[in-house]
Amino acid sequence: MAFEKDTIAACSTPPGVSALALIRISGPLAISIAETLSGATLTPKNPLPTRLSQNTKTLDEVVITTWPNPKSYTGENLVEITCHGNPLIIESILNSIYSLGGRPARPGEFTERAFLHGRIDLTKAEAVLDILHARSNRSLLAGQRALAGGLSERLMADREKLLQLLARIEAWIDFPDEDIQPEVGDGFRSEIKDLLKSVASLLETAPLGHRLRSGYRLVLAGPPNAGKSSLLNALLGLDRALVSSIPGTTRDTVEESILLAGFSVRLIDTAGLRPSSDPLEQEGMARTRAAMKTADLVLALIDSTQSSDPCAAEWPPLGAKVLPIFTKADLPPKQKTSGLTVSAQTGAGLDSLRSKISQHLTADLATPGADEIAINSRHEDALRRTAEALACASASLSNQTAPELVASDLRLALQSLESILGVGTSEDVLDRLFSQFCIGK
Ligand SMILES: Nc1nc2c(ncn2[C@@H]2O[C@H](COP(=O)(O)OP(=O)(O)OP(=O)(O)O)[C@@H](O)[C@H]2O)c(=O)[nH]1
Ligand SMILES: [Mg+2]
Repeated sequence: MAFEKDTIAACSTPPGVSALALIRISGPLAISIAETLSGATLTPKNPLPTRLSQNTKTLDEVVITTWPNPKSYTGENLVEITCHGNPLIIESILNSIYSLGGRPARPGEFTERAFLHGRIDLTKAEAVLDILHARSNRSLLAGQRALAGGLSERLMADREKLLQLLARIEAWIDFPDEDIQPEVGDGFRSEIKDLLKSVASLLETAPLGHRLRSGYRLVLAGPPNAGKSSLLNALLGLDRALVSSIPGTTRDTVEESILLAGFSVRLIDTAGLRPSSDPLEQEGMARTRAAMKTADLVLALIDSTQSSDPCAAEWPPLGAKVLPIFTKADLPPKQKTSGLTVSAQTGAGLDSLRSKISQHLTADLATPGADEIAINSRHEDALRRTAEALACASASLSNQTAPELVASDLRLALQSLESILGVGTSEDVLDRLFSQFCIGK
């Protein structure tokens, strides 16, 4: 395959000036290219301080580490060059590598090669991506557990059980009997039930996975002057959004993240909602409503110094994802307040608000265990197909259908389960996954 012939190279550290940068070369020419540029003989895993030059032009003083195949990150010969973090130096080293037979790596191509060479399965490749993008300690931990094999091991154990079951059904097919007898069917069915239970418990982790990867969208909405921007600033602990006594100060959504209960929470301040003929304000309010629709939770801000809430009609259509908050608790109220009251000015009620948000954030999540697994939407999709095929197999057994049909359902379940690990995964899916990586990873 082409991927085995090409030698790829890229800078694995972010663009810009830094103390050091790391350039990776992977493929059959990796070691010879690095030896040509350094004039040194490279020994495995032994970092070598040396000078790179080409055609008498010095490129940089560097340190080279060599990882021969198959026990490198990519499973191929891999060379890592640590050079000075100047973009001019990085570019000239990369150009020299390209002139000696390397080519620029595509995003995620090093990890893709690790997968194609069997160094990691697809769940671990995805875990690398999760680790790179984790925005909270909890999502980082989930990524690290997946990379250590948490999900793979669970799936491999289910796969093994499914394979054994399939083997026994196939052995049954070799008997002359047309149908599976009820007592044998019962045995098979109870094994399928156990498998379904295991798949269901993995599926339960989908909301957690979604929250860890996508964060939590918390929208602050309400009429102008309710104190939305003031509350955003108070929760952030910094003066992020413009605050004024003139109603209609915020025209566009203002977003910033905080950490709550180990999750990254995206706070979204919005334009106040009121009748208006100003096209700019109308556009701002359209954005507010769009943000409310996609929010995980909407804080409905009600100004306690006003006699009523002019936005009262906005909240019911949003259902259970609305949390009413009475603002300006430091001033005498002009309406009956209940539930959460806060003052952005004095900070009163902010702790209660934070803990209430945390409760909402974790309400629909399974209790975390020591081996917490958090599947992503690709896993979820495949597991649903696995569960469907298992349920069909179980129903076929109940109806004493021909064992060939049961076997075919089980094979389908196996296929879906294996696709999570990357067995038989289509090129489309792989392309989509690896294109989410950065270049050099
Ligand atoms: N006393 C007191 N005043 C507050 C409090 N929160 C906000 N205010 C005042 O209320 C006014 C409006 O505050 P903002 O935070 O700009 O209100 P907003 O909801 O973002 O308003 P728009 O952006 O116009 O929709 C400002 O004069 C704030 O100083 C509070 O907790 N206590
Ligand atoms: Mg505002």
